[in-house]
Amino acid sequence: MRNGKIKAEPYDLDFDLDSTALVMIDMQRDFVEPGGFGESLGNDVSLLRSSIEPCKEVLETARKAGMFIIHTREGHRPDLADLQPAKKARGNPTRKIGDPGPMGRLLVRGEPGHEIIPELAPLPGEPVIDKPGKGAFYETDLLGILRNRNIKKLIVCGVTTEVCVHTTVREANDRGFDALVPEDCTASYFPEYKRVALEMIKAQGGIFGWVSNSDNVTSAIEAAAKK
Ligand code: TIU
Repeated sequence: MRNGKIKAEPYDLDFDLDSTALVMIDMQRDFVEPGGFGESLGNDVSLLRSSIEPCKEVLETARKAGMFIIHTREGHRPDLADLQPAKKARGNPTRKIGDPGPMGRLLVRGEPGHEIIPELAPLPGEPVIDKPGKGAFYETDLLGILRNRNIKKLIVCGVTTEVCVHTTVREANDRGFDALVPEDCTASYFPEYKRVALEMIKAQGGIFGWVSNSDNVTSAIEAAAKK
């Protein structure tokens, strides 16, 4: 049967391991490590590290259960042809997207900073979606990939809560998916924004999703895998 319930807010979410995907959003060196894009915007990147271990637990549990796992990376072509001028200029940073930094060119595909952190590195067979925007559905093949696998529900982890995770959860909701965010598997440069972003998702009866935590998610996956 491989189904069950994830204890969540505003209410428990029924799920089936074979129609639920784990989506790891932008756990890249550019956001999580010093010297990358996140720091170039003036952020303290150490605030994101607390999400790594819970993400790893959910990722490893999902792998053992044979779930479909997708990773995303925010970034641009080396020629920057897909970089909107507005995005490049945004925030008036001293170092802009495409400029050189200690981990290579900021937010550019193929550079060391663009890679997913080693702790959460994708395995062969786990699709990696390269996205030019904040939402994982915008100008990517994510929707087609999910449809081809008959995926209906998403467990969405990653960074940052109120930017790429929120945008992706909203996009998923509008495309008919149920999305659940484990709260310790996401982080923000602004802890208050994380708190409020999660409140927004689960408000109004779950206006665009569910909020849970890594313990609830891993125990529900493990129980469903035994059925
Ligand atoms: N700046 C910030 O909080 N986030 C991003 O720019 N991208 C993602 O959230 N991945």
